[in-house]
Amino acid sequence: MKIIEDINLETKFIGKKIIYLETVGSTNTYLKEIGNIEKDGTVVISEEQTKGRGRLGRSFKSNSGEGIYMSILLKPNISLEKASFITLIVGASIIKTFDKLGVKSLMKWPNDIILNNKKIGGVLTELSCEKDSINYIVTGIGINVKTLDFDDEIKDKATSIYKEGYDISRIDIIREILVNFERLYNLYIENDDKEDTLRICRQFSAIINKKVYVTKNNNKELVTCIDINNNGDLVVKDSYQKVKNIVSGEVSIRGENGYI
Ligand code: BT5
Repeated sequence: MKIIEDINLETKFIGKKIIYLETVGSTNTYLKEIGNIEKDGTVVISEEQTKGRGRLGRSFKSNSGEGIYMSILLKPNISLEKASFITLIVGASIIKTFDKLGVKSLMKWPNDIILNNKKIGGVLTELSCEKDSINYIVTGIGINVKTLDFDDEIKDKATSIYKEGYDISRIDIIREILVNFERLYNLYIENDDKEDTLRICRQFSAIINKKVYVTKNNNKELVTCIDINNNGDLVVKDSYQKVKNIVSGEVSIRGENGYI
């Protein structure tokens, strides 16, 4: 393990301390275990994850040296219900980063990053709570950068920066994500200002105006996505033309004819 104090990131607190690992089970699990003693904004980055995790007990393939596997520790003074919006802030920071670096990625609400109709990364936000208050939040980012060969189970739906023909270094992506994240996060925490995040999520949405299957507790429903509302919920129209809001939590979204 190497601890990097201040790598001249242009941030005030995010990434002022970076814990760099060669290998770990999961950067989220690692950071959750030390969340109480580490300071707000601490970042863990690993070259490899042997038990990289996705949402709802799924796994995230994290081959050594091929991607960005990174978690950020946050200690905001916010209520529980406000925490899920942080996933959208992270997603918006990633999309904005890629846009600046010339990569046109999209967001598959609430936590997938898409490039050329395939998944290039994902976000996993987890909370440590006591009663109704938040001790701390760990938000994890996984991005495929150099992977050219994916395992059979994901090869039809996964891609990477290199595979799509871009040559961008991981450190450039990391720096830009952390800078973008700090700005959007501070706007939200300090002023409840969600405008920029929502604008990015809407403008770069992979699913607005598309039909998707929403699965929740084994119930699968085909709906048309209309918008993302000001709370960050997905607004959809069901087959009876009834408009409803989907809260991120325990839902999976799949495209009508494939992954998106
Ligand atoms: C996610 O979950 O996409 C969230 C991924 C978060 C990973 C980061 S890495 C740093 C931090 N530490 C962790 O342990 N996790 C976070 P979800 O939307 O549930 O997607 C999981 C699904 O994506 C899997 O079931 C596979 O189908 C697919 N998948 C797995 N690995 C992938 C990869 N490398 N690239 C693209 N798709 C993948």
